[in-house]
Formats: sequence, structure tokens, C-alpha cells
Amino acid sequence: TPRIFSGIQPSGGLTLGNYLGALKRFAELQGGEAETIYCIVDLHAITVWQDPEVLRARIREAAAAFMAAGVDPARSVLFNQSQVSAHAELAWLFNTVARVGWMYRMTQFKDKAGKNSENASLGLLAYPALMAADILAYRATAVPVGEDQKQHLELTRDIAAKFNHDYGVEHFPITQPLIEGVATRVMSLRDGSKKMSKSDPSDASRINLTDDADTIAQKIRKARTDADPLPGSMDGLKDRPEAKNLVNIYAALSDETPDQILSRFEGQGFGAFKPALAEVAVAALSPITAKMSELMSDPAEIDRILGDGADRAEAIARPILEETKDVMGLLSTR
Ligand code: AQP
Repeated sequence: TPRIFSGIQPSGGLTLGNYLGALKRFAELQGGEAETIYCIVDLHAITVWQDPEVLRARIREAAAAFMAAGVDPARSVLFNQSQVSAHAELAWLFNTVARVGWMYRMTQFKDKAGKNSENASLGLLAYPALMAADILAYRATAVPVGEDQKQHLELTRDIAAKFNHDYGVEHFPITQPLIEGVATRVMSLRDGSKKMSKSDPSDASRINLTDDADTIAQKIRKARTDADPLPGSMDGLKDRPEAKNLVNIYAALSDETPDQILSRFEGQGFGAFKPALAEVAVAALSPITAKMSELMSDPAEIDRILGDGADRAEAIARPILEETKDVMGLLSTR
């Protein structure tokens, strides 16, 4: 049976990039033929240090963001990774399958570990094996993600293939990435060569899902751009990454194509484009922001929903973990 799995780290407040690259797609994929399973991956978040009180709040805030963006806990399984121990257990098994060299090649490890990689946590290096466990604990067949996660997904496929080969069984599926749409890589508002990121030190680089209308308008007004007028189609934006980014954001938020947007703004400058973009962004995001704050006013209800999701996730993952242990020659749990 087709099954979709994806996750988001509670390593900061969620951004417009997380919304367009992930959450919006998660909601759209519900009600199709595939079962949808969505996870707040807190075990990934702690691969870099998190303040415990802040982390607790961000896990609940992420759950609220999923639901506010349209993920319905009645139609999808929505849960928190550390509450389903099969993820950590399967990750250990995959640590014995994956090779150290595979991990050192990951660009996200290089970026996040920085120059002093000897001092990065072991968890940051092993991150992709845990991600493979997240996905394969459900035998997920497809994973909707932004462009930045493509390399990690290839590693999940490599782990599944090596496991199947080493043990001579067709045990895990070779999962497909779903990287679709014009906003699979939303860029920073301050630097068109960097992706918009929740952990970027500059708050002006991103739009947070908790930003109010004035803040959104102000960040868009101050977004880095060039002085040229807009061309009539995307071909004309090849060497203008900041302009291209803003047009793509507009298109993704209004469910139009970038060329449709440009046909309306051809010949106009950012003085006209930015206020229009701000209006579209506020219209799309303000209902989500409002819904998030409503949901966050009842943390006990969020915990109840996550607890229910964890029970349903566990019911799928536990038997797959037990089968995996059996394949490897480990004795099954009493
Ligand atoms: N800028 C982006 N454009 C499109 N999609 C994006 N995603 C992240 N940034 C963008 C997608 O959001 C999902 C969740 O990502 P994550 O929480 O696993 O962390 P990340 O990919 O490392 O994203 P961040 O926001 O930059 O977090 P930090 O700063 O903690 O590393 C994924 O599907 C991702 O592709």
C-alpha cells in the first residue's frame, strides 16, 4: 500500500520555506490513495543543542503549525518522534548498515558542523540514519520534502538497498522523493544564494509562521532585490536569484505559475511588486497564524492529539521493527 511519511524539526519557529516546501504539500496529499504519516522530529532537533524549555514549547508549536496548515489528525497520523521508540531502535540497526563515509559526504553535515567538525555531535553525523529509520519504520513509499533534503533521501534509499542486499530479502521499499512545485527551495530574503532557514541568525532573512501582518510586509519591503524592472517571463530572471525567489514565492502562495505572475508585472519594478506580494503573503498566512495561536492556547489538547498519534504510529512501526530484528538474527521481544 502506498504510504507517505515526512517530518519537520522543532529546531526553531517554522518558516515560509517549511510551509511552502513541506506543510502545504502535506495537507494537499491527504485524502489521496496513500496513507499520510507526519512527524515532529525532536530527536533530529537535539543533534544541535536545544534549550529544554524552548524545545518543549517548539514541539507543541510545530504540532499547531501542522494542524493550522491543514494537516488533520483524523485523516493523517500526526505525532512526535521521541514518543515512538521504534525510531531510535531502528536507527541503531541502520547505524550498523550505513557506512561512515556516506555520512561525511552529506552537505548538511558539512554546513551544520562547520569548520570544527570533530566537535560536532555524533548524532549530527548519524542524522541521516535516523531519518532512514523514520521513513522505513513505516515502509513509506514516498516522502514529500524540499530540495534541501534530496541528498538525505538518497541515503535512505542506499540504506534500504544495502539492508535488502546484505540480508538477501526484499524487506524495505526503495522510497521515492516527492519534490514538486515552484517553492521546493525558498531562499533567504537577505541572500538569494542561501535557503530560508529557521536557524538563520538573521530574523529578517525569513518569514515566520508566527509573524504578524506588519512584520511580514516590512520583511518583504526590506528584502534584498535589484533595481531592474521585471521581465515578462522566468527566462529573463536567470541571473537574478533574489527577484526569482520573490516571484516563486508569489506563485506558490497564489497557486499560479511564475510566468502568469510575470505577465501581470512585466515592466514594473519592486516598488509595485513588493506591496502586492506582501498582500498575497498576509492573505495566505494570517489565517494560519491565527489558527496556530488558537491551538497553542490549549497545550493539553495538543499533547492529547500527539499521544493519540503516537499510539497509531507505534501500531504500524513496532511490527516492522520486530520483523527487521528477526531478519538480522536478533531475538524478538518477549
Ligand atoms: N527554504 C526552504 N524551502 C523549501 N523547503 C524547505 N524546507 C526547509 N527549508 C526550506 C523543508 O521543510 C521540511 C522540514 O525541514 P527540517 O525541519 O527537517 O529542517 P531543514 O530542512 O534543515 O530546514 P530549516 O528550516 O533550515 O531548519 P534548520 O535551520 O533547523 O536546519 C523539509 O521537507 C525541508 O526540505
